Amino acid sequence: MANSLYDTLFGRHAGNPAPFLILPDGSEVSYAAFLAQAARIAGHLAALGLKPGDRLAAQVAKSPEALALYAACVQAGVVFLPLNTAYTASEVTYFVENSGAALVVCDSAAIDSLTPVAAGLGAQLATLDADGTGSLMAGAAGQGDTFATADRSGDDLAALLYTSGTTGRSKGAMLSQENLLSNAEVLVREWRFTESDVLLHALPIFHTHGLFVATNVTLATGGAMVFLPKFDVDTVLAQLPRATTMMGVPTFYTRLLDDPRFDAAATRHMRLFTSGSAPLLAETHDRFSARTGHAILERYGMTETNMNTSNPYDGARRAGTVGFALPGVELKICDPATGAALPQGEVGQIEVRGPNVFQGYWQMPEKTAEELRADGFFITGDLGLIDDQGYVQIVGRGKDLIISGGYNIYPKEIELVLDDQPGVLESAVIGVPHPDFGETVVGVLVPEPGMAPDKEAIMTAAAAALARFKHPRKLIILDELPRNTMGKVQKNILRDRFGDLFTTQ
Ligand code: MCA
Ligand code: AMP
Repeated sequence: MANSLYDTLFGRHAGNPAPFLILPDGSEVSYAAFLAQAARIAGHLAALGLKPGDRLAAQVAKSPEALALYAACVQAGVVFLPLNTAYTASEVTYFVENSGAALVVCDSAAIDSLTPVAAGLGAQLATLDADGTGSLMAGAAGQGDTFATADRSGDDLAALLYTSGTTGRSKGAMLSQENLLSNAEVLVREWRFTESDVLLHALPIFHTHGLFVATNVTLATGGAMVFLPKFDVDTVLAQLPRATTMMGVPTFYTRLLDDPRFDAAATRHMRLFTSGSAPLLAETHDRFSARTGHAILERYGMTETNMNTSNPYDGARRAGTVGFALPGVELKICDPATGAALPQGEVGQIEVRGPNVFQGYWQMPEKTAEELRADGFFITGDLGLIDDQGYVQIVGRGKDLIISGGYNIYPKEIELVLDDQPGVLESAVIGVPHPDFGETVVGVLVPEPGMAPDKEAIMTAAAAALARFKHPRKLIILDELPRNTMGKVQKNILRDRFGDLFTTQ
């Protein structure tokens, strides 16, 4: 029997009394206690009838129990499908339906809205609240502290992570055991993680960054995490003395730099700060170095590929670059039209291949074929170049994507909602620079002839349909959208025109 993801990340810590999670109040969850809890949850999942390969959708607050649910899924061979806690019931409905999830685990506050959803789709429903209580844990309490780990191969799916798309329809990225394990192992080596490390964990655990990059690297070494429910400057400053490393999105670092308490003395004991999920401005990198003496290590990844590149641990961590392809990962810059590799220094589409690259989109073979080439290269949709020192620079995006505070937002999804509103003829959603979130969402509306769309009513409708982080922070009404001769909306013109809405004082 084998389950290398479970055995390597979790199983080998069985009975280990060393701390795995350090909570804000200073209390600790040992590896042994964490694994026993995961085994009880796995036992409960099996008792509910879940079998290896079944999908479990979880929309739950960050807690030790929520992380144990991830471990339980790996142990039981159940495919883990974590969902952003900000998603509305209608967004969750799509994920449950598309994935065919056998069990939905949600906060008890969502029980009324999700009961009909689960019932309609034939899924079971269980609750897990932020304080670690709920029907999931009540069921788990009756189970034993050990569980017969399900047999899984490296190609078997470990997780299904949904990423939005340019058509407005989210796609489930199928991540295998080997995808996750290979990436964790390479990052441990590249970033020199050891069991002495204590990682300050303030990221959400429903995305690759917080769930896999941070957590799996810690698990792979037997280190510990200061496990915070969310990013909050005061809490991070208070907890930093316990940590040796921290992973963040750029917004974490700009918020810390805005606080004068964050200085060289506060970070002297730290070994490593990493950044990713969104571009780190060179200016932020330089301010951080000047203030603390630490060079943030920037890396580049995607839900579909885990981590692709990293600045070096030893050697220059260059601002404005994402470093080199990780060992085992091939990266090339290609002509977007032909797919042919371009010479060094030229800007093109970034393509990657390696054990980190996902298995395709869940039940969407056509979408998979559009982005994953037959030879295994994945077309990232990011535009970049390799500079004369071999560092990869991301210079833009071929895909219509906004990244706000590290969350991806596909304009099409918002445009579909705006287009449906009374008095709106058409819309264009753009990302504009934002001092806190990096980018933020602006909706441009064209009224139907003689109509005056009600912006407030439109925002109310958007709130019912879309997670808060996707809401336009401003709606603008124009007589018409700029278009090129082919009739395509020229979003670059809109971005130029409205680009300083949030950055001018
Ligand atoms: C919260 N809000 C946001 C965002 N987060 N709006 C836009 N963009 C966001 N990212 C909403 C809140 O609901 C709130 O709404 C208002 O904005 C202000 O909230 P605030 O208190 O400032 O936000 P926060 O709770 O402090 O959260 C900001 C955050 C958080 C800490 C930056 O968004 C975060 O943890 N981001 C990390 C995302 C991440 O892990 N990405 C990794 C993706 P209201 O106005 O109603 O109060 S994985 C990935 O991309 C790849 C694989 C990779 O390379 O890692
Ligand atoms: P996601 O689909 O949430 O996994 O987001 C992946 C996208 O985030 C990538 O395709 C990039 O556009 C962006 N991204 C991740 N890391 C970086 C980075 N260090 N610099 C610039 N963009 C990044």
